[in-house]
Amino acid sequence: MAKRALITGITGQDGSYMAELLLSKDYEVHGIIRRASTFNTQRLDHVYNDPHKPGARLFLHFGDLSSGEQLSNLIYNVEPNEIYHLGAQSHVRVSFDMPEYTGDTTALGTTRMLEAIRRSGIRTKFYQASSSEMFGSAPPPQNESTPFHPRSPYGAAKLYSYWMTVNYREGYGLFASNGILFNHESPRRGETFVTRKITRAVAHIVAGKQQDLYLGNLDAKRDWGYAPEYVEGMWRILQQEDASDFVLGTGEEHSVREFLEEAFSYAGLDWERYVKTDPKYLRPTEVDCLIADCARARHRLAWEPRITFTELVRIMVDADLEAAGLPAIGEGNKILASKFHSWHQWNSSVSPASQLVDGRVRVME
Ligand code: NAP
Ligand code: F7E
Repeated sequence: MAKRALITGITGQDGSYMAELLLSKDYEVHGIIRRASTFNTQRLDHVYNDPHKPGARLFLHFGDLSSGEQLSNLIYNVEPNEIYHLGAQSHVRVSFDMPEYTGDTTALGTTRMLEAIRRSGIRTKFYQASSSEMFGSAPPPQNESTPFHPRSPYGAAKLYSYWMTVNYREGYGLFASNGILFNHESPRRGETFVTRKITRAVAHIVAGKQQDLYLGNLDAKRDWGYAPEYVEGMWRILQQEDASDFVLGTGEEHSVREFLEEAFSYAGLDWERYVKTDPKYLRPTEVDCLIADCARARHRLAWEPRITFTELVRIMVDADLEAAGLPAIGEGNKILASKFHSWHQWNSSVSPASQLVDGRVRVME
């Protein structure tokens, strides 16, 4: 019988790739989406079919991490074999402006999920989307044994969720695992995260629609990988015999400045002509340097990222050029064809026209 999975955060970058991956593995996939006055399912439209039609395997349900009751109902009714808890207020800068809200969704949302599982009595595997932000100021490279020192309300909320996941594993015997993931990006990355903000600006500058790009700290260093590979890692974490925690990252570090250089020069531009500083993008406390040591994932999960930093930048710039109605430069497309001819659609998934036609996502009542 086909496995059933439940995904929170299915409308996000990782959730949409996870839905594609699981559908390609013949899972029945259920996703929780928030009620909004307009549809917010662009990243999923291409894999969605009317649930009334035979063969439909993706089902969407309204729910919110701020309320436990619907989460309980869903877990009880869907009886998933695997739960990927990817929903969160995931923006670090925003978490300084909305610390209480971030705590409610990113921290307590996890407790609501874990409690719903425990009370339902359903045997399921639970994946918690933990983050390298939990390491904060801990010196790199960071692995599963590195002591945590979060530097943002988001990092602190994720750390709470991390420990609740461990606690429910140890206290109640739940199969509950943390993936401690370093930054992972793609053409589907939200537009206000720094990588996508840069690649989108490159495309808009080439298209003549934008002149300046305002950024904050250019010295921060991150370990940036390609999101679809990380989603595959999450799946592998839940296929283990025993629940456990894993770091996933590339082991390479690059500064925001290097990302700028790489993205602008790929499009034949000099970034220094366009980039300006706006202090509003600075954070009260910054995470200076994150570099993954993912030896454990390499050995235990046989997980190894294939897309390099330069390739990631090219993939994203190509996608944003196309999204802006321009031809891609082409290197990014070639890289994906040669290295990642796999289950996911590399593009931002939906052409602008297809967002408007029928076949829009409909939600199960
Ligand atoms: P994302 O694109 O920001 O997606 C977040 C998802 O959570 C969206 O589907 C969002 O729904 C949903 N969500 C937010 N608040 C919610 C609420 N109150 N109730 C229900 N759903 C809610 O994030 P991502 O990059 O895919 O990341 C996935 C997960 O991994 C997140 O938990 C993130 O914190 C964590 N993580 C990400 C990275 C990374 O580099 N991407 C690294 C480590 C950990 P809407 O579409 O309605 O907003
Ligand atoms: O910032 C600097 C900023 O917002 C990266 C989330 O997915 O990864 C992500 O969190 C760096 C920071 O990602 C701008 O100060 C400069 O040093 O793209 P970001 P993040 O904060 O690392 C972790 C692993 C997660 O778990 C999170 O969910 O870039 N930076 N100028 C800027 N950042 C933004 N957003 N905007 C700027 O204008």
